Amino acid sequence: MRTNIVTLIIFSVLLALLSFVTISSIVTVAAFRTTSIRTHRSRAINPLTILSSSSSSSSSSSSSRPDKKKMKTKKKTAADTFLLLEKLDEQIESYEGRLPSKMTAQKKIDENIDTENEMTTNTTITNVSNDDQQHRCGYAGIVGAPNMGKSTLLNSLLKEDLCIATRRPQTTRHAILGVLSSPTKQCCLLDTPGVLQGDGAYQLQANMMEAVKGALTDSDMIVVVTDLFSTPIPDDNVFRRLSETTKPVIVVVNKIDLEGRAKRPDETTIQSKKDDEEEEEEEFEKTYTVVEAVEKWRSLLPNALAIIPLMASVSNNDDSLKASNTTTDEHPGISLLRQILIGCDTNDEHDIPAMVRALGRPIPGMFRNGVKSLTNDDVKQLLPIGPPLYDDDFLSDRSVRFFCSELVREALLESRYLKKELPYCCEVQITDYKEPREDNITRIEATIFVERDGQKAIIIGKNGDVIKQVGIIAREKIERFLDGEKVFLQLRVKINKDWRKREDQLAKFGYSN
Ligand SMILES: Nc1nc2c(ncn2[C@@H]2O[C@H](COP(=O)(O)OP(=O)(O)OP(=O)(O)O)[C@@H](O)[C@H]2O)c(=O)[nH]1
Ligand SMILES: [Mg+2]
Repeated sequence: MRTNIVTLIIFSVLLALLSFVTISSIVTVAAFRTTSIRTHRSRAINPLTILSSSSSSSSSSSSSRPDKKKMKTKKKTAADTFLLLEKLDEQIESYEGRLPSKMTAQKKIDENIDTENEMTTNTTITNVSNDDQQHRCGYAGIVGAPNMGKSTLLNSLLKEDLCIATRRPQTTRHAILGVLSSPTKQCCLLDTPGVLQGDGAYQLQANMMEAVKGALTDSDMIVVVTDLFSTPIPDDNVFRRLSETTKPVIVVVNKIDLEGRAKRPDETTIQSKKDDEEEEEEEFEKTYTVVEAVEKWRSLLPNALAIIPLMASVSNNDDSLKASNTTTDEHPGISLLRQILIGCDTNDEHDIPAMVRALGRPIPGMFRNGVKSLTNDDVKQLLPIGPPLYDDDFLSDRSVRFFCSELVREALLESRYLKKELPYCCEVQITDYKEPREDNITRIEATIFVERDGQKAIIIGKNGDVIKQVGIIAREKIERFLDGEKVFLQLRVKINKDWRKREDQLAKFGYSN
């Protein structure tokens, strides 16, 4: 009897121990799973940011408003986020495309992929060629020399004035994401700073070029933007990467409205230029017609899938420079490019060959040797299979604060009082952003950082005239950006000595290397 009782006790203790071990391991696995979902995907989809964004904007009046209304979708509740995390868990396992750099790096370690032979779209195509039905999602880097119209092109494709664009070269300083979505595809466009020769004179420019190189590495396909004059990519290494890449490349010959307006120099002018000893820069061989430009880029990048002549902006007249918000007056080249990037349907209106025909008479060299047009099949598999990384009405991962600071910088770049180098020594930070209260006014404080006393004096101007003008223009731009919200903008100018040369300051301003 005693033996029986002892056996029973030992048995019960063992049973209890076993259940404890099982339960705790389930809990541990579950906890680990949640953590890994959060850390592993935080950059790609960032559901936690979506959640915290929603709450922070309602709780703190002076906090940064994380996203423009259109930049994000409906507010997420905690339950939604949990469901989203679960859904993402399934999606990430089926994701065959490339992930943003940090995640790619992790994935490469995981899968022991050779760094040189990155997962190219071609590889993906061979793996999935049988499956046309699945959702596709990937990155398209927009690269080119400064001032070619890259940012204008991104805005036109998105039908939103997201990135700033001015007449001055080196307007864009960061890689900026703009998301294009359709029911079957999502294309994460990356606007990039204009490529410079080498790393430029300042550390700032070197960091800007890192942003370009990062976009080239991270993208699944590349859109090279040049202009009617075939302005070349100034950096040989970047050009070599473009000519050797196995990723799909599309070349955009922008500003074709200048055809006929720009005069071809006659022989005498060319000769006198050559004789001019003061002429330092070697003039590149310009093209003056669309046909010449297409031919030239076909010889430069023979493997490019298509060379598309287009106009990213309607006219070269300051305010109308900006991309039009209506589909009706966009150039057919823009519609074609959008369809290539995210097209899904092949009804008459969106059929790729029909859209190519809408561009006008075919130009020799627009397509690869021996190919007459682009087909629907050619563009189907440009992006890798994968779930959307963002909600379908998500526009950018940058905050409203960021875009407001960019608009102040745009006003500085456009100011007729600030000539030559001056706007380039400016960096703008939004130091306070207050949501509208009873008075319906959004209150924004921005600081313009310059490098020296003299620059500060010029930006302020006599009796504050210059800063006042810049402030008026910047405020109007921000009001337009905020869909007509009334804005009170206060500008300050501060000195941050040599900030363009100092890594710590560059990191503070978001130009991390
Ligand atoms: N004529 C004409 N001008 C254009 C066209 N597209 C853009 N532009 C103008 O070209 C200038 C440069 O445009 P951006 O979009 O800032 O050029 P970008 O390549 O982004 O320049 P960076 O950021 O400096 O590299 C602006 O004045 C635009 O309005 C076009 O189709 N035709
Ligand atoms: Mg730009």
